[in-house]
Amino acid sequence: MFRKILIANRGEIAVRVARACRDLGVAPVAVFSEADAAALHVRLCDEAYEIGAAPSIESYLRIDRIIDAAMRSGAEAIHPGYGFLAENADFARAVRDAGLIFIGPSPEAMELMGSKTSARRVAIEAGATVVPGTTEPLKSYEDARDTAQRFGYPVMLKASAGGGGKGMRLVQSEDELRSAFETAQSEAAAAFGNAEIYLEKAIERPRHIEIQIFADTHGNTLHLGERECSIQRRHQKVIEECPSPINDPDLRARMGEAAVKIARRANYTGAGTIEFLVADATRDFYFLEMNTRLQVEHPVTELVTGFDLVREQITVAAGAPLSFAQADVAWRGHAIECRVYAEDPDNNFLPAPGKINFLRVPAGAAIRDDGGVEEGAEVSIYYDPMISKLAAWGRTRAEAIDRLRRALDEYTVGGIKTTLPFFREIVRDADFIEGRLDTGFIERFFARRNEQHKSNVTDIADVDEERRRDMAIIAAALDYTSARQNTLTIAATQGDASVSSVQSHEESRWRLAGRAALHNSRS
Ligand code: MV4
Repeated sequence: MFRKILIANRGEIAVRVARACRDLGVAPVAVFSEADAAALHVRLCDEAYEIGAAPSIESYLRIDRIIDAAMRSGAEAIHPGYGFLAENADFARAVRDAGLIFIGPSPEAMELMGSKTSARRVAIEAGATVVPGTTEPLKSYEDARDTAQRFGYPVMLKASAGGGGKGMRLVQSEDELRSAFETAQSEAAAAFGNAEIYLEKAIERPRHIEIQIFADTHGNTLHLGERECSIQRRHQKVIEECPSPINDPDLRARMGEAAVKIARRANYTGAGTIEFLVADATRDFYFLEMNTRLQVEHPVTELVTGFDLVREQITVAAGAPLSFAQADVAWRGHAIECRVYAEDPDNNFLPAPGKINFLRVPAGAAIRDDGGVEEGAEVSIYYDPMISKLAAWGRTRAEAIDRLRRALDEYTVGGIKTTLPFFREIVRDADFIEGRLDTGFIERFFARRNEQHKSNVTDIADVDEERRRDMAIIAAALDYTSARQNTLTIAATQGDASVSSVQSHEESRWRLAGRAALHNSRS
């Protein structure tokens, strides 16, 4: 086993990896940017190396500085987490060339599955069904036109180097094709430095279901079942769960087998995810792409299977065989995860950086919070504003939702806006509770919400005097309570012992607020 592992990441995933290192008796080594000197991941490691300025291009993406820090620390291996350099084959190769072990697949497997067109060829060779479309880049607009005609509209144009929806275009008819082809090409060139575009037939309102696979260096490749990831916003997953509400053992076995065959064909080692689109009506599934990393949503698989995927990544990278066989994998109960972001759900999910001045993280039966911040931490503008992943497990999906609802209500983050209020609504939504999930869920959810909001709004002029007075009193009481809570929080964080003296002061403010509100409702 390794003695030291350098974690080439930040935030909750760096914390997650540091914890797995501790469980194994391995010393975790942190790297950090100027913005992260006081970050939780730095505090939880034994050593930490500064690698540059706050922008990730000058720190967390600097291959040279990360490898230099690893050499100086005497680490034997590097865990890349997700994002940043996790799927960068040049990084995996540089780690290998430095005589270190990259905790992940080989650079060759990463390259093979990183290109969407070559991944599609691998999947076809493995006998899997891919979304109908091309396995070679489109040569010209004319090529695109003829190909689209052959498969039939609607079609999707996608960047070969893309993934996660970047550089993707839905095209309904030939009228739209030329401009879509040109913008997709230039977007791909700008985003990935590679203008290659290919074409797929569009699957309408698909579910997004992915299979977790794992392979060791002893020829064992197995799967850990599916995750349902259909609830997405602008190609960012919002809620993930295991199993899928449409799961049945037969579908899981067939998708799992297809995923294992693809991973074998790619000579894959370590943890990986095979994404499929599933047609809701027929449950036909189509290979979409492979992610050659540990994924954000891995905890739901861990909660339901009981395995520690990061621990397994480390032991497999150290040359050990997988600690379990396919026959040992069983799925018990149901887990659901929410990605809690420092974003304003009332303002188009605009990032909401700032200082977290109060933090109460929920706990209790079968609740898991993978957090990356502490009270007092600054959510920076430089990085992804995800602050934690809150997951709940239950024997049934309904029980998991009950616990998630309670945990979301308990979760308190002061000082910044978060997506918690948005999740509190989703876990009370009938479609969500019924498991009616497809990739159009969020859009329909917002449409329903706007309709409801409209019918809830009443013109104040239509309300009689007595009700107006009641409303004014309720508003004043709410205002008083929230003002008082803020005062108490500030007093508590400042170690102020004079909280009770605040109280009498507040009472008169309450009366003032009540009079003011009543006055306003009359005028
Ligand atoms: C598709 C598709 C329909 N047909 N491909 C979006 C993210 C990227 N990984 C692939 N995506 C899609 N590819 C074909 N041929 C629909 C989507 C898609 C989607 C997929 C999963 C979750 C949410 C989505 C939202 C819009 C579109």
